[in-house]
Amino acid sequence: MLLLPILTIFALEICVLKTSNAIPNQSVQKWDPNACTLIVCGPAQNGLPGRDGRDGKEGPKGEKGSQGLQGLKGSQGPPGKMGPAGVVGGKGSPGEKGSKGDIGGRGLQGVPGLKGDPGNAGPSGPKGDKGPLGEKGVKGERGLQGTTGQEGKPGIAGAPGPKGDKGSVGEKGAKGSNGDRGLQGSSGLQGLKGQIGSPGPKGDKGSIGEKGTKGDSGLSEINLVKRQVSTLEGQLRALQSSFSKYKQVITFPNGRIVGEKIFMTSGYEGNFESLKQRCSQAGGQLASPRNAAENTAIHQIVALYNKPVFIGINDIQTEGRFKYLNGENIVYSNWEPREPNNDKGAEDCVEVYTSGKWNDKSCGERRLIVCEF
Ligand SMILES: [Ca+2]
Ligand SMILES: [Ca+2]
Repeated sequence: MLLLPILTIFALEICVLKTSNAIPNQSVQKWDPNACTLIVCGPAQNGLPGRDGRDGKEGPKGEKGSQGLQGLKGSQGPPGKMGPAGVVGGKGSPGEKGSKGDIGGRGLQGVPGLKGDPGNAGPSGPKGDKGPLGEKGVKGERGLQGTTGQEGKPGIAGAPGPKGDKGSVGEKGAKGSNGDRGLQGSSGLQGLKGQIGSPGPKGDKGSIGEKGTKGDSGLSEINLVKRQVSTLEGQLRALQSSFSKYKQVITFPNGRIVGEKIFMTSGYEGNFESLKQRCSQAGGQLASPRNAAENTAIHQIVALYNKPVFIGINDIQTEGRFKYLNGENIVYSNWEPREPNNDKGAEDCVEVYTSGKWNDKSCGERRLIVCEF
């Protein structure tokens, strides 16, 4: 509060000084940055100079002046010092997933990796086709003689042998006791004519008898032949029975009899030519069925051995025309469905399956032998 009166006095003094040295009636206005009141001086009068006023008493306090105009904006001060680093903020929430970027360029080729361990063996492949028949090998040297085998079982009883020679007459035995009287036999043959006796005494003349029938002069010889034929017939029947039994024996178990034919196997296996040759050497030929009964007999042998056989039928000469070994066209067949198919153009021989059906097959294959006799 004391500042305002001081300033006022100071301002009045300035006005006096100005008045003495400057132009009259001139108002002096001046802003004092430290003053808060505007002082206006009036023009000087033509009177005596006033005293300096120092002896004056302090005047009454003036009224509070009105607020001065806003001062000019000061210039920007220098930047302040950098404050201390703030506390590290918490981790923000993850942002939204960005869109997929473009495919980058191919990278440089990497260094080759180390060689891996060998993998496990794969499964076996399918069985390959049967290879062609190899060439016949050189005959081997004769081996060492083996040890004597065990005594075999007694063989099957043979067929009855031929009738032996008549034995010598035995000694006459003692006379037996008389037996019971037998039945009356049929009339015996007329005996031979006896020797002529000595003439008897002449008898009386008899009466003339009736004329007799004509005699049967050769009857005795015919009857003799008949008996001989009858005997031979009996022997023939016995022989036939014996022969039939003999055939059954020799065809057990590897053969079959159909009518006059006998089908037999020896168990040998070989290609068509080999089988054909063996049957021929044995006095027969490769089995050539001409009807269902004969095919059944062969089928039974096939089933017994559970091995297919080649039969004496082929189309080697003309493809598709099957013939017997003698060149005659076949009169019977028992083909499997869709056979013969001449597979790969190389099936000219005929095998009998274990089902009894036929299939054309390559002649080089090995099959069981069955001959017919
Ligand atoms: Ca063929
Ligand atoms: Ca075939």
